[in-house]
Amino acid sequence: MSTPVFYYLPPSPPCRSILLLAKMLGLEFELKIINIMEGEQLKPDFVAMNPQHCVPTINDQGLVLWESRAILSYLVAAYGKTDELYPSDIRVRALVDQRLHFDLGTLYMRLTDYYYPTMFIGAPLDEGKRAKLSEAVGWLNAILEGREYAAADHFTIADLALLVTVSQLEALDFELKPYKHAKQWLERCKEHMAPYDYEELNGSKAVMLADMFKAKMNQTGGS
Ligand SMILES: N[C@@H](CCC(=O)N[C@@H](CS)C(=O)NCC(=O)O)C(=O)O
Repeated sequence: MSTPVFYYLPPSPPCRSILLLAKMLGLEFELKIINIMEGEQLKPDFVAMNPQHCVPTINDQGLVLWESRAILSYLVAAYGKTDELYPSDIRVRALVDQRLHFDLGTLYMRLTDYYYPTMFIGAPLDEGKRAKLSEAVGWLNAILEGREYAAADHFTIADLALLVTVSQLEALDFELKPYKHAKQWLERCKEHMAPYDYEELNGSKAVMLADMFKAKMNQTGGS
């Protein structure tokens, strides 16, 4: 059986969650870097495979998949020795899916809405967008009240996706102190992931991306 091909860029947040999961599963990829900063995702071969031309993308023996959270679910189902990371109990799975959709459509989306226009095109920060982001972090904090992990009584792919988002916020100096449950959960998840090259695969890359944002802020005078 051939190994899945993984098209990615190391600092890209959705790529980081896949790399961490692969480490947890002991899964090898054939790694192919797509440098989106150089426009490599727009090359005809890549667009023919993924018309949305985004990373992460996997090709597992002809099954081409993008959207990182869909990739996470697939990889656990296909390569996990157990269903622990994506429980098959439908009530637990429903919560995992809800958290994944919340991350995709609300939390991570609001992070990118607020930070990315400054990071990539030097646009001024928008306080309205910051308020929307704070609101979403508040919702996460409420979800995590009284829980050790986001969706189950143990670590799942919901924690993995949210961990990438929240650690990115922390690296961007978003003040997490007021969100006590989220902050405690973040430290718990970092500890859980430490044996899986967390620093190398996620922590250091979150800082790398945050440094791009900070450099842009310095260039534009922090407006
Ligand atoms: N929701 C997608 C987001 C994918 C995405 O936006 N990827 C960015 C890099 S972080 C990308 O490939 N951008 C280049 C492009 O869209 O052309 C996921 O979670 O996989």
